[in-house]
Amino acid sequence: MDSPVTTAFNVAEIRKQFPVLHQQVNGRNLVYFDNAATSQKPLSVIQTLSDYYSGYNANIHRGIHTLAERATKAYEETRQSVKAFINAASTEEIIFVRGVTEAINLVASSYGRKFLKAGDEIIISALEHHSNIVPWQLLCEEKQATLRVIPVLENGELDLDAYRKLLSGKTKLVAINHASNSLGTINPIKEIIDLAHQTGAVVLIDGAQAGAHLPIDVQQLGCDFYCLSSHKMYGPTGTGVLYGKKELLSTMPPYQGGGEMIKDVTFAKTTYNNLPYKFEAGTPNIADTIAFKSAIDFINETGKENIAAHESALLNYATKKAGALPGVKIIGTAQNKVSVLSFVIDGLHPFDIGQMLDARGIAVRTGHHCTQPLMDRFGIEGTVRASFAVYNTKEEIDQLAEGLSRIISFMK
Ligand code: C6P
Repeated sequence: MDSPVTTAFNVAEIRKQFPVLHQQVNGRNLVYFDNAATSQKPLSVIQTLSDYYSGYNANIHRGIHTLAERATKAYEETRQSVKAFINAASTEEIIFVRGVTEAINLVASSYGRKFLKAGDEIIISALEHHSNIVPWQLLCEEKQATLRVIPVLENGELDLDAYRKLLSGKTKLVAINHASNSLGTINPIKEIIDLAHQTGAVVLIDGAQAGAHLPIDVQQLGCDFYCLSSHKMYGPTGTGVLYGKKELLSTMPPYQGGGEMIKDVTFAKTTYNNLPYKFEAGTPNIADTIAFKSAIDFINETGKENIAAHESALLNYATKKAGALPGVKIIGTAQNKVSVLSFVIDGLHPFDIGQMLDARGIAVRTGHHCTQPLMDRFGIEGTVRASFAVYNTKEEIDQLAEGLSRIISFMK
């Protein structure tokens, strides 16, 4: 029997807040299942962007005029909001960046260049997005350090026994995602962090796929760095967060030089600004960062637990429906997953499936999802990935299942 999808909130009311959902694509009502790539934005976020540009567009932290003060206040309110959202100890630990990619590059460039040396080791996992692989490869190349990789088990979970064996006195940094974008696996990051700390390594958590779905408490986790992208959390593109422990950030050199990150500049010597501004050179993405707060408000008001419960019911329903179709193989069957359903179908290329679903108004992502080594691990070129958000419904999953069923019978 189909499992019921009951939720603590009214999905129809939630959907009204997302104008983009109410359109036809290729003659059908849009079904948006590409939320792991980027989520849609509620009216409150769109309104905040419009309010800023039409009401108080000004540069921040510079002018003393009224608009500049208003913009600065709104920008700093987002920092307060992020601090509370992830339970950081201080706003000095919240650095605004373009997103997770920039956050990881910042740590690799600043922390990595200063503290790593030849012979040191960095541990990542086979589940990582290219953003959490390539910056470490670049660093290892520069420093003659070694990259070690935690293997992934057949069900998409990390091999923690192998992780324990990889850890040693040489390990200087562990960089792992909170949840996998390709398979949905939620990693046991508390355990991973505690084990790394026992060997004296610092830990960076890539929270790209956790921000909108999982509770995050950086003090309870004890992680040294945590990265977020606003656009995967119902917020605008082009802004995100690097959380770092103050004692670490204080020892790190600036990532970029320019305005705002300085205290005093002469040709002989420059002194740097206090945290977090030391890491925020130049005019930042003001509008999008201000609107990021509206996205966090949306998540808080809806309730992260309610969102997680709704998405988990959708994932269970979709897993059963898709898994029952002939030739469908689900890739990633970990016990704990965020709402990502990745699959392949015998004899069909993921790209063709994606195109045929698009012709039915259903948006999924196909391909390697920027996790090529993970696809290699499973001996596949890519998957079809349907990822669910707070506004998705059981009826939309029925449409996906119906579409897949037609594609399978048509191609036979
Ligand atoms: N994953 C996806 O479709 P940016 O692009 O910087 O906001 O996030 C990069 C990133 C890092 N880590 C993980 C786990 C991610 O999922 C992503 C982005 C998108 O899966 C786009 S490739």
